[in-house]
Amino acid sequence: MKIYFCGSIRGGRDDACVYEHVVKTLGKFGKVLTEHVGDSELTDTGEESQDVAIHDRDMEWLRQADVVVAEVTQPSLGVGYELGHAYLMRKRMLCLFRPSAGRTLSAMIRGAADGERMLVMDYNGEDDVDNILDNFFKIKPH
Ligand code: 6IA
Repeated sequence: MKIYFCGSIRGGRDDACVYEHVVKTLGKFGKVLTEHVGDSELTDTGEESQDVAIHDRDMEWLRQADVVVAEVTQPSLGVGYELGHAYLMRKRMLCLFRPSAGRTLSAMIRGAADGERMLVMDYNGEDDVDNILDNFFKIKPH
């Protein structure tokens, strides 16, 4: 099982510790192609000259992925872009959103959820995330 995890990088690293937890938990279910997103040492600054290589590598990983899991509380253009592509590639997708952060999720993400192939789940803490992930990986796609 190849898992593509999305989380904000240049959109802001406020939730880096949450991503780290999600990536660690995802490791129980398969190979996380984008482990670096959960690296709490990764900052939001970097060489723009590498951007084409980053984009092309990530798009290739996205094509290879069996499922896409995204933490969408911190708005990120890159995560939105990845989710749009994953949606059109008809990937199975799970978006995790934490309402206690005081934000409202984009209608283009919540509104795309169909309760089957694309899920948006609100969560409250790490235990909640773990239960949501357990259930997500238990359900076999049609
Ligand atoms: O717009 P954002 O940077 O917040 O987009 C974050 C999303 O795009 C993540 O889910 C990643 O999969 C992808 N992404 C963006 N930047 C990178 C990156 N390094 N490496 C891998 N994936 C990325 C950027 C350089 C870094 C040192 C700032």
